[in-house]
Amino acid sequence: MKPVENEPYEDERTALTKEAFKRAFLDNLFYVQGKFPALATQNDYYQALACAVRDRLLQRWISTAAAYTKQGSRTVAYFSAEFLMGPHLGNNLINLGIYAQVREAIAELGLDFDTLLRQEEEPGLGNGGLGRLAACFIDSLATLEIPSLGYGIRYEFGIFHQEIVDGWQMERTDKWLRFGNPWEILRPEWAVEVRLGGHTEQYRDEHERLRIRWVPGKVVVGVPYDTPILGYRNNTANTLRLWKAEAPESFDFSTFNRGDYGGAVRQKVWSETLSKVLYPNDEQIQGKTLRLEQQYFFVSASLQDMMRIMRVQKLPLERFHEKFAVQLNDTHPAIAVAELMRLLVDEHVLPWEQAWDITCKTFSYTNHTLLPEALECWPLELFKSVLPRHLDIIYEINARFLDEVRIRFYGDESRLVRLSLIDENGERYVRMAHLACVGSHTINGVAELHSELLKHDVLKDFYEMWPHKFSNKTNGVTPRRWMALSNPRLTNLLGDAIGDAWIKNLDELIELEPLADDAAFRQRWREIKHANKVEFAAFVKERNGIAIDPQSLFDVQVKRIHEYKRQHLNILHVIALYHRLRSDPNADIQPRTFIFGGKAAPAYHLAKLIIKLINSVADVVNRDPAVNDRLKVVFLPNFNVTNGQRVYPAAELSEQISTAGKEASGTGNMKFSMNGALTIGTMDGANIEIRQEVGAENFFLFGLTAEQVAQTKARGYRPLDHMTPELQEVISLINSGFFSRGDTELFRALTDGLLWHDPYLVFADFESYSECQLQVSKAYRDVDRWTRMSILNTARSGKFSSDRTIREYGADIWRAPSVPVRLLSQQDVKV
Ligand code: T68
Repeated sequence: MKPVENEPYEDERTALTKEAFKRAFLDNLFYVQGKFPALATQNDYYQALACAVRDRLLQRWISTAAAYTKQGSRTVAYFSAEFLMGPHLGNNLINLGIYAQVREAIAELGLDFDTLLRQEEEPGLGNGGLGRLAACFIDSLATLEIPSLGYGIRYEFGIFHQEIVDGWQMERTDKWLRFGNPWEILRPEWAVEVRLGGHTEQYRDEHERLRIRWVPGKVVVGVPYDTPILGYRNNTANTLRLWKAEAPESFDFSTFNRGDYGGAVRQKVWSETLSKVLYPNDEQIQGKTLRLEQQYFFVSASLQDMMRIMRVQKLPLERFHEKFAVQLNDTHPAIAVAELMRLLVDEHVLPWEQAWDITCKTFSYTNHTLLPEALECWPLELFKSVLPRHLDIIYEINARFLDEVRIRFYGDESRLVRLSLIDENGERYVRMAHLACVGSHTINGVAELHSELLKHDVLKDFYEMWPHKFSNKTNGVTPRRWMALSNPRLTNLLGDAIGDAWIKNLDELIELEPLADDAAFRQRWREIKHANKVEFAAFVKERNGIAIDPQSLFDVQVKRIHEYKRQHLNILHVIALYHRLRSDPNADIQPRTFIFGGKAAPAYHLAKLIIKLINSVADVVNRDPAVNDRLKVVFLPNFNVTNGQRVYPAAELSEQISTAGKEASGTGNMKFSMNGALTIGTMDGANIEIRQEVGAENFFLFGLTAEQVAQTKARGYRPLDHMTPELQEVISLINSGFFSRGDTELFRALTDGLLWHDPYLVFADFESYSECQLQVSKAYRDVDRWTRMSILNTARSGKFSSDRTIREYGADIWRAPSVPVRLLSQQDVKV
């Protein structure tokens, strides 16, 4: 085994050699798991393996901490309520550069490596794109050697586990910590107190100055759990610091609940509910007190932790914004603006103006949505009951801000109403997006179109106020997890063809371009896709009991279920194809397998009904002999990171069919394209940029543009105006009970919604979509043409690496230089 660069010594314990690794594995089985082979379960073996890998991470982690502490480096703090990490083991092996060796070592011990990998319960601490973006970003930050901390919540229960029972989604609690988590280290010595509720009162300090004191109603303790985040083949291991809520030892016990043991226990139980569960809603706010408490909890704990770091490094608080750049991942952590002000003004007695200057220089805000229902607003009374002091601070920020607006836009009263941090039209609300905009020095969207729409629509007034704050940062995804780890066959082929520099510099994939014209290479390309499809078909057989044909076109839509993402447009088209086959059993259609996957928010009834419809159509179509296996429909249960890693490499057609102007960016679209799938998509989010990169001739475009959508709506959209005979047949078939054992009412909420409202213009785009799908089938039949298009998609996907995105954030927003790490040996850091 060749030593990793910079490896200063070979040590029995943490060397990267196969022999040292086997020894460590057996040691861990014995001394950590307390098992010997006759009694060991697959999970014991997994834990032993994970611990052996972890020891090797720790050396890098310590070296990194030492380098950063010594240099007092400028640090990015990525604040996110969600980190959808996916399993760590495989990724860490890739980043350490020892995947193949460890697989061999495990095989030599007589164990099945893949079985062990499958033991890991993925930390599903996010809903979808936003949480996964945070995970890709911290991977790229480590790979680019930028000092950074991810701050979030260690939910005891992550996103629910989805089961499909009789076609319906059922939710099961995600007990991901059941067998312990070998990747985290508890740091009780850095626990902090977070206060909540109560009231504020005035008092005079020792200099007779009038000040405000917050008398909290409750206190919780935030305990940090740290996970090392490795860079790709360098010595950097940054930190993901997630907070668990615990009850304080003493609070309330004697003072408030004297002798009230039950009360004290209730207080403990309450404290721990704070980090108990992830809210499973994406793109929709839930105005629950607990959610606001969660947000404040992790933000306050994180800011206090950063102040502790400054103390350790002997930096004065006045330089907070020089030490840290804080990125707010949507408005979920936006309360940080008020909390930093509170910490600086109330606790550290800085003058308001200076504190505000520091605050505005610290924060940057990323918006992830254009949907009005996703913009966070907290009812004033609720807000006040949780954060009374922060409400006062927000009033003061608002008063000063509106003074500035008055001067800039003299006499424009309606502008003040629109810009205010408080919504006063009816019930009063705190507008978190406004707080984030006012307290940040930059504001960005996540794809070009989205950033434009922010400037001219959702955040128009802020753009007019501060145009210089706005910029675009098109999303990206990490090629380590989404190619190197998940698509080993493709990775091998790329290695043979162009080397493996692309893993760190994805633009190098462009070297593939000429090979699109090489028949032998195209043949190998097809063989790889085919092998991936065969593997995936076996997985579908195991999970769904459905046999799918690897010769058929694998057409995939995997993402959260939402009306704006239009899974119903897809299934209506499937029904139309089915209807064509039934009407003409000899119709010459391209055999296809339609694969769906995604979770619906548990209270989102229409989304759940869409899942039921997909499964109901699958039941009928898959069994109908008239179809003769030319169409298959599969709903893959529990779409998550692990299942994503299985599906992207096998996909041939990527469905990115949101109503134009609704999908901020999308990131799944990028994962498909880099793995050689072609896209059928609308002019929405990053689809536009993917099409620009891969070339219009290698992308299947359909549907209205965002502008046309807006015009259509402004003119008064009537879905029935877009009814075609085929669409009529499709709707009638559903309403006839054909897919619901004669129940003519089951899908009525869905069909009536489309016929009479259709807020996401499914009908308006249906014909264009069907026509485009014919073009797809035609292209697929021309095997060489399709393969060429597929190769060019991969070759031209370099832009969509999150490394590129992070470089842009680094240059334009954070200004945090990279700090290479020298690997230390244990002797270097002796006590
Ligand atoms: C997604 N947003 C965007 N939100 O929909 C997607 N929301 O276009 C984009 O690519 C991605 O962010 C990354 O920028 C989300 O995923 C949520 O999950 C969410 C969670 C809680 C509350 C609101």
